[in-house]
Amino acid sequence: MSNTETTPTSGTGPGATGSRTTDPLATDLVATLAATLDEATLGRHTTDRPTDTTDLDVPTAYRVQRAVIERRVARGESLIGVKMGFTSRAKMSQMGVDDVIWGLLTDTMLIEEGGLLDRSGLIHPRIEPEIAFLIGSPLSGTITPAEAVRAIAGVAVAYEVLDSRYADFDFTLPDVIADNASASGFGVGTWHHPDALDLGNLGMLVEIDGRPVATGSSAAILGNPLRSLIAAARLAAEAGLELRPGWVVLAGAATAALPLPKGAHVRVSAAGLGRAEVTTR
Ligand code: OOG
Ligand code: MG
Repeated sequence: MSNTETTPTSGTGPGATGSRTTDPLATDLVATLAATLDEATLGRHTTDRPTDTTDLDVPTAYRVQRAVIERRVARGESLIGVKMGFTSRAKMSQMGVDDVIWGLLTDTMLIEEGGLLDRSGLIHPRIEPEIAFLIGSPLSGTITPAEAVRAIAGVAVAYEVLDSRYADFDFTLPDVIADNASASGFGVGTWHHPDALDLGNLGMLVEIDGRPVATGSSAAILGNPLRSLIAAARLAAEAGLELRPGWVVLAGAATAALPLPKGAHVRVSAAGLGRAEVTTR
């Protein structure tokens, strides 16, 4: 499918190959690692970290991530957006990494608002509160905050369900990039008009079964989630992609992620944006 194909570019970002000629050994490694990670997701089991046995670098890890998504697209899924990772200190220190990364979102990852999530389909899921953007016009490359704002069709409170394919969520940066930034699922509340509020400091809350379990602020996301959207546009250009109208951009978690238990009702809210809810079984 054309929207997952890239023109390789130089640099270190998601589309970078690291060299102009594609190394056949690396190509083989990319396909093998992608198959292993994809099969771990389908089989609901963990797998070894690639960096334990290979010297996987960041550009090659992004090629693995893309190959994982291409396998999913070949099964009928479609690309519907991107998720930013490690855009907050809370997440960087929880996971022990310190670089902003991205992962790709497909339609089967979207959890219906207020819907049910069958936890038995997952390995060891976690949930985290996020801000989501709905893209209204194409974005790619270096953009100003004003350009970012103009391209937004909506903003919403959201949650992300993470499910690392590595034991104990223990990984290095290339490992987690190859594993599509631990993406598993996400849900989005009601879209709001982007002009309606200043996104720079919205109080955010996670409740499980009515009990507050985490509080934070949208300021935790790079000082303002808008900066995460600007970073997403930059990464899109590096990957030879554009953020397309109708796509969702998850800006990254405002707090550390929480274990997602079975039989739980989770509500994530942000001041002025309402809430997003999911029940697990
Ligand atoms: C990696 C994904 C990080 C975020 O919002 O910072 C992420 C992980 O924590 O396993 O999604
Ligand atoms: Mg996240």
